[in-house]
Amino acid sequence: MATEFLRDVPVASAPQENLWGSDAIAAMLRALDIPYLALNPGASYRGLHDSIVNYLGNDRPQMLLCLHEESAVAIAHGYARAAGRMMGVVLHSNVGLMHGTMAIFNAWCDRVPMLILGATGPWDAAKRRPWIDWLHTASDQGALVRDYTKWDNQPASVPAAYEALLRAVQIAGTAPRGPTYVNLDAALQEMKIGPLPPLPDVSRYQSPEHVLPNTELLKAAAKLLSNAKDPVILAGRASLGEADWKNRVALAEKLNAKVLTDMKAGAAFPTDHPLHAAPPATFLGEEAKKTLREADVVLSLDWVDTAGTLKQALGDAAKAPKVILVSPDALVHRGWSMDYQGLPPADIYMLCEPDVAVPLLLQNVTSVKSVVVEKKKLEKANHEKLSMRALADAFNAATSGIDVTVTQLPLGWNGAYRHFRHPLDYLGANGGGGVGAGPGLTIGAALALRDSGRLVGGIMGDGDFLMGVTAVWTAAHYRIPCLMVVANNRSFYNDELHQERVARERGRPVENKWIGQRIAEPDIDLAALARAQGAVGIGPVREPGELAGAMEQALAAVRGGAV
Ligand SMILES: Cc1ncc(C[n+]2csc(CCOP(=O)(O)OP(=O)(O)O)c2C)c(N)n1
Ligand SMILES: [Mg+2]
Repeated sequence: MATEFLRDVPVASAPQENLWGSDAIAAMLRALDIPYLALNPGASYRGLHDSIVNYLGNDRPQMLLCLHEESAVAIAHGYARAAGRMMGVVLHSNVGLMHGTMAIFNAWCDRVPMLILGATGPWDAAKRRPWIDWLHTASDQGALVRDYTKWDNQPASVPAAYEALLRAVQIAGTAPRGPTYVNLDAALQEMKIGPLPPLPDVSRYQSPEHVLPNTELLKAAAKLLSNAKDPVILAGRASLGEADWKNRVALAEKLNAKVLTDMKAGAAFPTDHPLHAAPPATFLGEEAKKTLREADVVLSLDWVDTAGTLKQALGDAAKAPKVILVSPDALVHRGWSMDYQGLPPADIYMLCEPDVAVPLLLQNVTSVKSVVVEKKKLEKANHEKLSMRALADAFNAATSGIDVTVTQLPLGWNGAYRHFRHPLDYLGANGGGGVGAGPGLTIGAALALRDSGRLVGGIMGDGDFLMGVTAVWTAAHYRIPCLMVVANNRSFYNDELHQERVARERGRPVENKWIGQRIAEPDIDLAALARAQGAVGIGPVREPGELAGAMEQALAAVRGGAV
């Protein structure tokens, strides 16, 4: 398979003096440096569609056709996580937006920047075509996503659209980051406007610089940490910067602080570092709980659910550690979604991004003692059954010595199975717990890292894969090499476990837990679903002995440019 990234190239269209509303909007998208627009088409934005193809030549931004809006958004989500910058999505009227909502929620909860364009109307009812334009026009369409986007707007003119796009990108890129939605009236897009109205100077509307913590708070936090006997750092959401990563390590070493990381967030600290106290997890394991119980000071660095984490570890323990909370997250806490989690106690609260505070803390804390640096090793195991552990070991063996970005991991994964040593080694869970994101997240990250030399792959459940499976076509068409390993238990197994718990609690037969959960009879040929879309499909792999070969074959295919 060819490895060259594909751009569908339109035949040239002659330059015109008299332009259309959507041409101006397209020009603004280019000025804002939006690289791609993931989309599924729809008449509500046929004006914009034409402008991207025939006015901009389908370049900067380039369209990425997706077979479902949920994958379009998931791809943009994955892209932003790996690129550290946003791309765009276009969602058709109310219906395309409805298809995209779960993925928007995931991106919102993951605090990922994204420019979402939508369309409605014509807002002027006199201009509507019978039936369909009425069906696809909604009053206050942005209300569908307002509770899990940072801002939305429906501009009524080209100058207003310029400003809306500037503001949408600025707000999406301001910490805590998140999706914004600009809804473009079909009539505005299809309006004749004459020559292009001058574009604003984008450089004057950038997202603000990082906010620095208050000096007094910083000094107090540094003092508390310097005097701590058993400080613990909760390394949560972090930047992709290598310097930031090194600062986190240096701070932990200077304080001799134990560090915990989280499967819900991307890699934030080397998991093989001697100070990394317990494998990353979604819920705290025993080692992590013990670490927190022994802590006298906890430094929470934008950790997802500090309150719940402390509660898991300490319960109602009388002796609670002092908490230094470093997070800007409260700036987006609102009423509808409770993804903000419990209200954490804070003895010192810095409402800023952790990666701004960490180097300042590093300068201000006094060194306790140096640590003996002996890296943690993964345990070895023999496999008689095809288990998640066997899969992990085969994946690790096949990728040893290669820079790999793991875009996501399945629920049954144990954080002790693989080490992360770089910010791009692991990108976190899907944010909002919305199943079906796995393929899109993987493809979006692979798009961002296409030229990085890193191998990009996600390990996902069969349920997750099946819900988002048609994203594979987008990767195959545009030649975005990536690996998807499906941990196929032919079930929405996580929920079998729930039914098992309920049955036990109620004294009812546990053996019925599979009903309404198993994806079997007929078994789905997942590899054939990949092949049907132009990807390489390997499997099903049934025996542990077949794993290594399958993994090697898959990696060779991806390195050769395949999906
Ligand atoms: C959109 C959506 N639907 C349903 C759920 C509930 N749910 C949580 S995990 C899960 C099972 C996912 O199955 P799979 O990806 O195969 O993982 P497994 O549990 O089998 O390892 C389901 C259905 C959800 N979180 N999101
Ligand atoms: Mg499953």
